[in-house]
Formats: sequence, C-alpha cells, structure tokens
Amino acid sequence: MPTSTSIHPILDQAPTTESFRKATLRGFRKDQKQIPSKFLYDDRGSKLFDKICELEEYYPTRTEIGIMRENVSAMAEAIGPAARLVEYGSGSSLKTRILLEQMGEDLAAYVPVDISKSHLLESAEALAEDYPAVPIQPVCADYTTSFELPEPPRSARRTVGYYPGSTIGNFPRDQARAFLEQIAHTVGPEGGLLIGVDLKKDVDVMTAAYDDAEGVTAAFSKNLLRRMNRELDATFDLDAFEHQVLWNEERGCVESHLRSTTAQSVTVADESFAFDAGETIHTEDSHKYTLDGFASFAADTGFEVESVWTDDRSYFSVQYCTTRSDSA
Ligand code: AVI
Repeated sequence: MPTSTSIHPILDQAPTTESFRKATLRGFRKDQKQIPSKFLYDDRGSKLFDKICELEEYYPTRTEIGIMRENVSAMAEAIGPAARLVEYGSGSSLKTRILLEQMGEDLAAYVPVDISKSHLLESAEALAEDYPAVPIQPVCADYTTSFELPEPPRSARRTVGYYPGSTIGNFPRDQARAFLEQIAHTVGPEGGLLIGVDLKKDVDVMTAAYDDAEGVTAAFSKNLLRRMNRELDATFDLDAFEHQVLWNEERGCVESHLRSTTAQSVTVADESFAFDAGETIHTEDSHKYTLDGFASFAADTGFEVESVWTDDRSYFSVQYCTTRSDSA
C-alpha cells in the first residue's frame, strides 16, 4: 500500500504550450534555426529518452549509476544528516533510489521537481511506497525558471540540490552558469549540490552516444518535429529531415541537429519557414567537461567542489559541491 501520508500535495507551477510556440518561433527566425532542448521531453520524448539510457552506446547513465552504487555511503556522509534533497528534473528518479536507499529516514524531505506532472506523480507514488519514512514534496515546474519550494515538514539542517545525468551539459555556458547560481541561491549558505558531470573523452565514443545504431536517438530528436506538427499546427514531413551529430571542439560539446534533406518550406503556427537543402535545426548541445574545467566553472557560480567520484575509465563524474557559510 502506498503511504500517501508521506506525499505532500503537488505544488503546481507547470509551464504552458504558449512557451513552446514562442520559443520555437523565436528560434526559427534566427540564421541558425534552433529550439531549446528542454522541448524534447513531451510524454513520447521522455519515453524515448528512457530507452536511450539503456542503449549500448549511451555510456553516461550506466556509468553514473555504477559510480553512485560504489560511492553512495561517502556521498551520504558528505551531504550529512537531516538534509532536504531537491532533485532538479527528477523524471523517474532512478538514481535517487540509490540515495534514498542509503539516506532514507535521515532526510528531512525529498523534493522532486519536474515539468511533467504525470511523470512526477507516478514516481512520487512509487517512491512513497518504497520509502515511507521520507516526506516527499513534489513540485511541478520548469526548474530552469525560478520556482518556489514548499516549506519542509521537518526542520532541515541544509538544502542540497541533486542534478544527475550531466543535464547541466545541455545548457549553453552562460545559462549553465546562471542556473548553478540559481541553485546556489536556493540552497543558501552551507548548502550543497550533488551533480553528475560527463567528462571529455575520445570523440568517437562521445558522438556514438548521440547517434546509436538502432536509431532511438534519431527518433527522439525527430519527435520535436512531430510535437510541432501536433501542438503548433506545423507541416513537417518527418522523412525530409535526418538526425545529425557532430563534435564541436571549440565549444566542447556534441551538437545535435535535424538536417533538411531537400529545399522545402514548412509552416509553423501560421508562419512560413524556408529550408535550404542541408540546412539544419540545432536541437541540442551536450557539453563535456574536464575536472579542472568544471571546478573553475563551479567556483564562478558560488560553489566549491568538495569531492569527486569517477569510474575506472574516467568517463563520467559525480561531484559534491558546497556553498560557503557566508554566501548570499
Ligand atoms: C539529458 N541529457 C543529459 C542527455 C545528454 O546526454 O545530453 C540528453 C540526450 N540527448 C540525446 N541523448 C541523450
């Protein structure tokens, strides 16, 4: 039986489809057409992403889970007792289970924040059943914008953000910086952040992770076209675009694009857009870091990297960062 008493009412701050329309039109009017990658995650996109995480080529999920399993007691020790854990973009909270297993009753509250209400409630219910001693306070919001946290039901010694998956890599650098600053502000002085950060490695390994042989990532990427057809009355022919991936050395990221295979014109929300043959829509960046690079990046945002855990091949890292006692 789910212990519904441990789930607090959902705090609903979900965005509207209007934001998708605005962002798409703004992105399509640029010389390099683009759409923010957060719009990849409608219901179908979220399911396809779950499939990506199981692909042979997609090393980050499996590697991060291994790091978590191996080092969770040291992570719990770093976080300390009676913390309030706020997970940004909780999804199905898979990695969180490793933390909850270890910390359980020690937590003042677990606050999953996610843009998808159905995903959020489903996973909150499943977690409440398995960890009845942990108060769960779901928040439905676009965590990249400012949102409110509910009052914790028990007094918390500190607030710790949890941001696994190297999702920080999907932000442009300036937005990643602003986002970490926002987390530093939310967790306040003597707060913490446990974050998954993908590391630079062989270019073929990095690009194959975004261009799998089965075509799941291509379907994930093309789902954006489907979503525009459905939600914005767009007229995309899905067969007239192909998924394209490249490593950008200067920017330190894998870029994903949808490439028009022919010259064509497409309508989106009553506006017409011309595509040359070979022209692309930039759909996603996945930035990769060096350990030193991330440490100095974090330092710019008010965080200091306190501990780093990696795998044998140094493919991925989980890092615990803290704010100073006098931080704003
Ligand atoms: C969620 N994020 C960290 C994934 C990544 O690795 O950039 C999204 C993804 N896109 C294609 N495959 C995975």
